[in-house]
Amino acid sequence: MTTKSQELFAEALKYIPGGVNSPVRAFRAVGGQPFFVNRASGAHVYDVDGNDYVDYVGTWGPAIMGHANPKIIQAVKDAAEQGTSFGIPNPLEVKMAKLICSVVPSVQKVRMCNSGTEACMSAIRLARGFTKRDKIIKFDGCYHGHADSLLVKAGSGALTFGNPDSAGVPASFTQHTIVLPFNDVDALLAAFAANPGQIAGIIVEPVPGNAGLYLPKPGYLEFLREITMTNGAMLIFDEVMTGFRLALGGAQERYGIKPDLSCFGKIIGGGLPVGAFGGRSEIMDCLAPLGPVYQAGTLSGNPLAMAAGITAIEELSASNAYAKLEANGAALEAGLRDTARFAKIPVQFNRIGSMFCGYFTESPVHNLADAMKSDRARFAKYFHAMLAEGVYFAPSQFEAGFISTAHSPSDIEKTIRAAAKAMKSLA
Ligand code: HOZ
Repeated sequence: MTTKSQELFAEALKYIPGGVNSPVRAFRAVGGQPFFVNRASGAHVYDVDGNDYVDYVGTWGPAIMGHANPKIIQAVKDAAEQGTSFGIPNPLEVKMAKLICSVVPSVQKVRMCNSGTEACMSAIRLARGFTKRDKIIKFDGCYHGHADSLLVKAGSGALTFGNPDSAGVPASFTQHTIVLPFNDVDALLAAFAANPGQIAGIIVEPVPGNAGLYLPKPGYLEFLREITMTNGAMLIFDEVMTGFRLALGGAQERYGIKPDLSCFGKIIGGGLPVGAFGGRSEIMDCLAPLGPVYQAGTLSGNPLAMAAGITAIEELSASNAYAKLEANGAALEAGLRDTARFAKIPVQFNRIGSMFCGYFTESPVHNLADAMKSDRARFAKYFHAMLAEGVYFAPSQFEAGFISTAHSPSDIEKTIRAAAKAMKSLA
């Protein structure tokens, strides 16, 4: 029998390349076809065939308080009644900017945009404009959106589909991008020594979450801060995933490091399409109309997105959200580790707060080369076994899982029961 999801996908394939509006949704890394969702609430998504899944994708990060959070929905409704877009300054932009500056340690001024891609692309331009240098350093497996100069050895969908260097990006556009392994101090020392006075900045996901999830080794982020400062280069934290998730002030609050510039997306829009970048005033003031670095957007500071984002951040700061996220993360980690151990399947489980990833490999995962050792065929089987039990993980080994405050003990128990069964089927 053909399901409604199958019918929709057949139709989608006729009109949308690959049937999806973002590649990693296509299930190609795990086989099969995507399901279509028409409703989501709390920690659950419901597909058009009436199936109910415990969701650990959380719209790829934004749903930190679960889907369809009533306060966010109300804020969006209230804002929509006043008009959906003005293209003229509106009070909500000011409120949002003030809020971000008050909770993110390094941000003195912030500019809103429409996605994480735009935020990272603009932060790079600003770093180059401010330092008057061209070269940037990124790390392999880190994904900073799909702007040309950053689509080099990228993670997420680009890595999932084996094209971390995209076609259509002229080599001359990426000649100033230096790609290094993450967690490797010597590689950075060598890069700065080989390019004296030429490196505008380092862009990094402080906790890389686009090749699965691995953590900075102790002292590594401090070293990034030090080497950039010594060399007059900008340190740019891409906190699109970690911002407002690892702490209200993001990874920079959690690790106590102040980058020069930070990029945000996902949670900052409360589920609406939005991004932002911010940092020290003297750097941010290089942006037009004050300075020579151009950056703009018709929908930037959109009132619906501002209303949703403000409510999300206010709710996170008013509640004990981070303690709950840690408790949920710890419970899930303990249970999933047990299922692997009982089934005698080698799994490296990396987690920080509400972000996690399990790799099917014997050796610890600290960088992309380690992540690539994971048995991806085994991941695909595991993914489908979990889906069959009503648990939705990202359909790629190279994505992080996200836990929300809406995941209940019974959601987590259900996940662990499903995992026990799935692991057995792999043994
Ligand atoms: N780049 C996103 C995850 N790292 C994927 C977004 C999507 O496909 O919706």
